Amino acid sequence: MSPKTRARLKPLEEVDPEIAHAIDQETERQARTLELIASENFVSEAVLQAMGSAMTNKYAEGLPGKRYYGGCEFVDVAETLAIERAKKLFNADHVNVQAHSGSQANQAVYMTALKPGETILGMSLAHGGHLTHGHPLNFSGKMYKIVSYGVTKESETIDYDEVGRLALEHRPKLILAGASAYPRTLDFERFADIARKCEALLMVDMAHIAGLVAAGLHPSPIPHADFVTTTTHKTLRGPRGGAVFCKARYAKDLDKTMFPGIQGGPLMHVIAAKAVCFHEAMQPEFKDYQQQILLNAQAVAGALAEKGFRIISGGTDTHLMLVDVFCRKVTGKQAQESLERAGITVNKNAIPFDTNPPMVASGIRVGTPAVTTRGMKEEEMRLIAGWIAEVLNNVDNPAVLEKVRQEVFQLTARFPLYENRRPTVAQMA
Ligand code: DSN
Repeated sequence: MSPKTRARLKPLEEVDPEIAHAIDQETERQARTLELIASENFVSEAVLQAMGSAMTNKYAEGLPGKRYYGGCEFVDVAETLAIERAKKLFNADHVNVQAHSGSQANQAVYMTALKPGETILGMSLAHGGHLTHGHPLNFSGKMYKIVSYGVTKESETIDYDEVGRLALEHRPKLILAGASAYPRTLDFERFADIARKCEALLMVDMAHIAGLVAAGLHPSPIPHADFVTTTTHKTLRGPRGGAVFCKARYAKDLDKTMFPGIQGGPLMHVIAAKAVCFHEAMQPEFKDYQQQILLNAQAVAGALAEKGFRIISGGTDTHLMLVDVFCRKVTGKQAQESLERAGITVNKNAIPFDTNPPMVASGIRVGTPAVTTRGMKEEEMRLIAGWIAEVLNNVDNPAVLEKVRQEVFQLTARFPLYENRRPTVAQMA
């Protein structure tokens, strides 16, 4: 073997010790802390392996069997499997699995269905919507006319009457259902009915709830919507990436928008990992996992409510909840920072009708997909809720934060992650 070849085969820690160390530290951070960010999860070894594979080397512009490059026979196998599995999992007419992200999945739908300047009726960001649903600084807000609906003050659930009224008043080309911080079941039938009445297309962004939908634990948007976008991480527990489903009549246009419209070469290693994720989501244990996510979310929400925290809308039907921490005189920002010091990761989040600016926020968003992947159940959730309350009642008390951090460390040690991965920083020290 030539010295040059040998150099290329050296392990990461020899080639780039700084990056190797950062990866070890991140792996260690994930192992030692409680991950409660609702959009995060821990993929399987199989998904990690597919992502770290030689498929990253391959250009494959086009679709399986119709590529602009030679040598695509094996990446074609991966993409075909991803497509067939995704269609079967969600019972969809058509899917494009090339979207690099949820944002690009949404962009692909807008550019397929709308002309610049046309109107989208979507959920207000301040009430749980996503940046790509019309934030003024996002391409969606810059390119399209955005009209927003929200939740009612009383129930903090979607005001479907308002959606219907706004739809008839503004005659949007597209109605968008789906959110990043909405804890309740979405009524896709009702959205479809409203869309029909004002002759709009219906798009659903199911990124957060895709795992629940796959397991049949949240109603599926597929029968009701013209387009459905998703990410493949979050509850679906695959690699970071996106996918777009649509009715057969939009298939050609959607594929053309994805490439060459908005993307070049698809990430074939990620598409291979998406195929693995869809395969995993078809196994019976995936349904048990999603069921436990829900039980765990209800356990955390119930325990936090018992400890005096207001849960937005009074609870959760999904993997996440929004907790009003400002009712206990703590801002979302303070809550996020102090919980992080105690080894618990959440994100600050605006609550509906928030009086604090978004960077401060009155709430935190708490989700259970990642801790459920570790095997934690209701008993651990009650412990975690207790620690959250303890931290939030003592945000300025370093001794309490340190005590909780030690307890978190002991709990996480009982639920290990990625046991066969590279040696941890602690083991190497
Ligand atoms: N940023 C993601 C979330 O945290 O919900 C959505 O894309």
